[in-house]
Amino acid sequence: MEKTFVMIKPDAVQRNLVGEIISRIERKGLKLVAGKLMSVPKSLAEEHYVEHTDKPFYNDLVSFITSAPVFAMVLEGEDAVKVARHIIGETNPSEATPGTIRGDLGLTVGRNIIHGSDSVESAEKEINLWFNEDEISDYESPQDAWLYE
Ligand code: DAT
Ligand code: MG
Repeated sequence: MEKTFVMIKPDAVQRNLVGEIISRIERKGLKLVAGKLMSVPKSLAEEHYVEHTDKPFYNDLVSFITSAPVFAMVLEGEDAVKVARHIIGETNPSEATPGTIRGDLGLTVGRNIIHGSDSVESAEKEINLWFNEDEISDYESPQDAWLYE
């Protein structure tokens, strides 16, 4: 089963949206297999956003993500990477479709609520970057039989 990395950003944690967001993920059927509230060391933030090093918003992005705790998660399910990106919505909340997390809960690109891995390869990289193997659970859920054929 595919895994993806999702992180609720400082703005959403401060706005008490953690429960709302996890609830949407649970209702969709993605399985929470790891999760932790944590302050992000600068080195981790820089590594996580390494592909954006040359962008004009890079410094602000690193400052933002290290400014207050985040809630980091690993989710599992069929096509988990694509499904998580769909329910998260477009990068800029002002353009994100209503019904998505960013479309319903955010307003601006610099405070866009949540991160989700953009490919299976980056998911693997990000899961290894943010979690130790022993923090990820492997378990059966009774609803699996009603989510999958
Ligand atoms: P996503 O988070 O949808 O994968 P991304 O990887 O292109 O988007 O960018 C990473 C984050 O950087 C994004 O969540 C918010 C910020 N960002 C992206 N484009 C931006 C811009 N034009 N101005 C300010 N921040 C931006
Ligand atoms: Mg991205």
